[in-house]
Amino acid sequence: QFKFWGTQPVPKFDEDDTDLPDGFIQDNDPGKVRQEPYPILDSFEWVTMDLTDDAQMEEVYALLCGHYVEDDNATFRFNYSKAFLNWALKAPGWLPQWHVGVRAKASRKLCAFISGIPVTVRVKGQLHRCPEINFLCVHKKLRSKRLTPVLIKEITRRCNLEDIWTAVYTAGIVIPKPVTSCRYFHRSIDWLKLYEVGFSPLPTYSTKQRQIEKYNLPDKTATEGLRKMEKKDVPEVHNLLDRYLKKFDIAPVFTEEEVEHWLLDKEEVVWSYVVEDSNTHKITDFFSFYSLESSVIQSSKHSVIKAAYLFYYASETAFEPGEDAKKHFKHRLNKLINDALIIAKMFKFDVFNCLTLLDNNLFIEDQKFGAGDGLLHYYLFNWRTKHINGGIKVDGKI
Ligand code: YNC
Ligand code: MG
Repeated sequence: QFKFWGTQPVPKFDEDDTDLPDGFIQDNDPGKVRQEPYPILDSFEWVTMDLTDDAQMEEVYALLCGHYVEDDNATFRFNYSKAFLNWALKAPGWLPQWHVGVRAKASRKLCAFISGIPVTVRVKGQLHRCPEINFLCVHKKLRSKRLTPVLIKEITRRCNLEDIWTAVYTAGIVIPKPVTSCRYFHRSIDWLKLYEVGFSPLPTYSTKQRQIEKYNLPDKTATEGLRKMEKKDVPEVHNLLDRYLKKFDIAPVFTEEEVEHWLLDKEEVVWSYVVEDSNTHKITDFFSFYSLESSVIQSSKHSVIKAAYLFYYASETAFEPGEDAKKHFKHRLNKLINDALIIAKMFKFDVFNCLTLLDNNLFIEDQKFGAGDGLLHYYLFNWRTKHINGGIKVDGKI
């Protein structure tokens, strides 16, 4: 069990870390970093993908499109668009050498990929400027050959060369040892389509017509002052988000440049809306979601599911004297998320997804999200800290 992960600076499942202070798991010595790439299977070679070159971006896209994450029943597979990958892999400060590929020597075909982008994440009081590792993918024909440990060691080496010793990453699988875990929740927009592709079941107590009606949404948004986020909103949104994220034990910390990159509307990639107060012209709230389609692996009727994923949001509207602050916030958030659902419907999304993080537990039930099968586990490399409870439990599940 965990032949590879057992050798890495990550916490062990059975280890009692409750009395240990936060800190590195392993000592870091820049002088000991291996200078040459790790050896790899004979007929393969390392490449640094140049993602400013559209042809190479196309190769990464094609690898992920055919071989990236599927659900447990192999019915759906994430289909990240090229526009999405451009956004996600070229965040401010990105380094070409953290876009690591493996090619077959003979055919030049791209067979595996792993990436890192620089992020700042706060874990309790401690800031880490470190990579977020993502898009690890091995071609289906090369599975179970222990290529993954080599990819991970190689990207670790390339981070260590930058004097970086920690990393963050998420995965659907459990390896040693999640710092926190979330469950996926799904809110049907086009229930019938989701039913037809086998994503949503028809409950025995219900009928198709009743299900369709249950998920019906108004045609117009309800929040006064809601509009698309514009470039001029970046400083205010940055401030609002920064204040909001402070209440969580683990959260990213963004610069203004990063807020612009991650949140400013990008066609077919990310949607962001702000609420501007009509008197003060201050931004009081914002929300955002991104688009990630899934290929439907076997269905005669539909080939893709268009899914919107809730991204960041924040809300700071004033409440009346004597009004319960928590209730006020819950009510406001429900209104905002309902508007997000309405907008997602206008843009023809089939489903709206979120995780059990931030304050999502305040709207998951009221907005008719249903629990999915999938979990997302959050990991820190070479950093010990006590497990973080999301504090979010819906029906006793994480
Ligand atoms: C995974 N997702 O446990 P043990 S998420 C980490 N993350 O090692 P082989 C994983 N490790 O148990 P295969 C992993 N999946 O023996 C498997 N492993 O210790 C471990 N799927 O290697 C596994 N993308 O090559 C085992 O496995 C060892 O051929 C086995 O390939 C696995 O991006 C995979 O789900 C996932 O493409 C590449 O199945 C393949 O099965 C595949 O024999 C579909 O590997 C796509 C998919 C994963 C999405 C993601 C985050 C990755 C994080 C990696 C860890 C980063 C650490 C920090 C590095 C920087 C440090 C600094 C500074
Ligand atoms: Mg392998």
